[in-house]
Amino acid sequence: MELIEAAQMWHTDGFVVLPAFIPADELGAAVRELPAQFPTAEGFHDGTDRRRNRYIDDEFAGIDTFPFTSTELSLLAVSERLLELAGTLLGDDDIHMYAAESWAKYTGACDYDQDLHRDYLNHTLLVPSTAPGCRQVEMFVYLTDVPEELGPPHLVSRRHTDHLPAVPNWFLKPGQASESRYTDDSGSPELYAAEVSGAGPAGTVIAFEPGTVHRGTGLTAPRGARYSMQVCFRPASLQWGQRVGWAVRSFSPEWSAFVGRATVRQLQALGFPPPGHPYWTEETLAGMALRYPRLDLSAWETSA
Ligand SMILES: O=C(O)CCC(=O)C(=O)O
Repeated sequence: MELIEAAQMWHTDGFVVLPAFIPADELGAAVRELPAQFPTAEGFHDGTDRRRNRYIDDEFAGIDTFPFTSTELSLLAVSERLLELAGTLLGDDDIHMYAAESWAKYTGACDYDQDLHRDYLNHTLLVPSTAPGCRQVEMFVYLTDVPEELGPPHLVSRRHTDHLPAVPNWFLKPGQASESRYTDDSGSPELYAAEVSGAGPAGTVIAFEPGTVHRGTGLTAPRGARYSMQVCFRPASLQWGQRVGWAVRSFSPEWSAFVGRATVRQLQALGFPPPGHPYWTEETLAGMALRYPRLDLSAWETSA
């Protein structure tokens, strides 16, 4: 699918599924490093991986946040392909990655089947907007195949949700009750009937908006494991779209390893000023050379 066509679908439906968007050769290096990041399916199910207990009884316990143990995974989060997709969907060249998480799920570890919801309550200080320049995009990136039995997210087109007010935000499956003003406990049969599966092969990317109604689903495949990433982008100037700040994670070996191999464009997506920016002076370049000995500063040097 052409990126322009993807953007049209994203605008119309609030999401677009791009099967195998990242080709196997671009995914390979990160996939080979997955065992350093997470237990393999065998290690988890055979109980031979000592890290396995972390994943039991908490669906979110399998999330690692950027920068990752695997430098290849960190580089993949801001790969050219994902930056280009984000830029096209958001209609902006100056893109900021405001969150990135990698997530391992294992059949039987816990219940991953979620109620339909939107993500915006912890992705923006405000409410979602479709005004040009005011959108944010989240992406699920499959590192391995995610067929229906391995719990792909299900999503509901904006065509079925445009009439919904900003609150409530969670639409409980039938049979549950809640007093929270954020929660709709009517059972929402029309929303559940309209959901579509995001199942796809490794490399599939699902781009969606924080205002898109969706949910995680359960893993049923015997001895199954699902490995994915969730990366989130916004126009650099859109200050209200937030999830984490990178500086608090920047005094870590994982961050330094990432910076040492990242391109100028990748670092710009994390907040580095572009070449030619007044920040780049002889003084700051000398300091940066000390802080990041493996970073090639030439692009910024020529601009200072
Ligand atoms: O990982 C997934 O498939 C979806 C998870 C999700 O929608 C969420 O946690 O908000």
